[in-house]
Amino acid sequence: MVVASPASIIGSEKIIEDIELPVIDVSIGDRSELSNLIVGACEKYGFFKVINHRVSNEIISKMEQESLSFFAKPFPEKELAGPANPFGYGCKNIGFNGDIGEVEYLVLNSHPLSISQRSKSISNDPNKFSSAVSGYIEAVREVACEILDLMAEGLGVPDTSVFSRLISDVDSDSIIRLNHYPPSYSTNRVGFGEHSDPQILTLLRSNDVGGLQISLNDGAWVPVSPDPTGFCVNVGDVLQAMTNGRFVSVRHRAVTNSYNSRMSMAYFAAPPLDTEIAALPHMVSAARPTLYRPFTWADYKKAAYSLRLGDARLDLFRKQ
Ligand code: GA4
Repeated sequence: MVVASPASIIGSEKIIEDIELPVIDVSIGDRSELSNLIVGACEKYGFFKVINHRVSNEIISKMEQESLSFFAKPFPEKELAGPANPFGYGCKNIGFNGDIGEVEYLVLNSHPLSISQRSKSISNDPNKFSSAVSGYIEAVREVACEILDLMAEGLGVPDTSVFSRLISDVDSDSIIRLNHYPPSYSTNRVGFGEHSDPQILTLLRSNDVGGLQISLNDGAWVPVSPDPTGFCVNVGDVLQAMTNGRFVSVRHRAVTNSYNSRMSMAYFAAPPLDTEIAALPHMVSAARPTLYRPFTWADYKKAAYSLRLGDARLDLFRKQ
């Protein structure tokens, strides 16, 4: 799958253009083949693309239209939906500790009630906005649950809904983030700096403009080619902890494209706040002792927001 890689160096960084990242067709009937492909991708990269999923074009384009209309508004109007603390509209500032990027965004809690309350400051037609967002979240959550079940099956975990149950819980702390990266007219400016996602799993859909890059273990960056019909799937920190380090929470970033604006919609699937996160018993053995001490999702979020975007926050929970 990985082909020879003439690497180009940009600044001091190695960019590897021609690694073929895993693309997984989730419509194939053979569940065990599918689950093995997913587990392999999560162990190697913590990343894969999903094609032939069951989220309809209609659901995606309604969501995309709402995002486009919001970002097309004049800045003072968008500001009415801010600041992002942590939900709402934000521009350039990311988190609370000085991280900055060439990006504007909208972060929303995934609960339908919370979306409908927020939508009043976001859209001139709040009902239309909230039904597009809630419809999108519902559809993407289903895909995420299916992928998580396949992961559990591929790992041989006896309780195959051990991951998906957390994100389908009514109190799940999942969020949605709409990102707009305006054209930069210069190459390789940081849109969203290097980081891993704190949650369980991320499903990201973008328009046809590239910019996403994932990091390999040796620090080299691999650009991800855009595919508006598919989803990029990232393993998050919580899944790394629950699999006792077998799955990698992939570090990634977004760079701006010189001439075209990029828009992405990311669904971050998270457990309820009081969920205790620990390695699954099946993932621990004498040869593979527990890497992290147990924590609640609320503890982990608190740690994440107290640190910088690129900090290796899972290290705080590493056993000595
Ligand atoms: C990264 C993943 C999601 O975009 C996000 C981000 C959040 C934010 O932008 O407010 C964080 C970042 C993300 C991780 C560390 C903290 C929190 C910014 C930041 C510096 C919405 C999330 O859940 O964590």
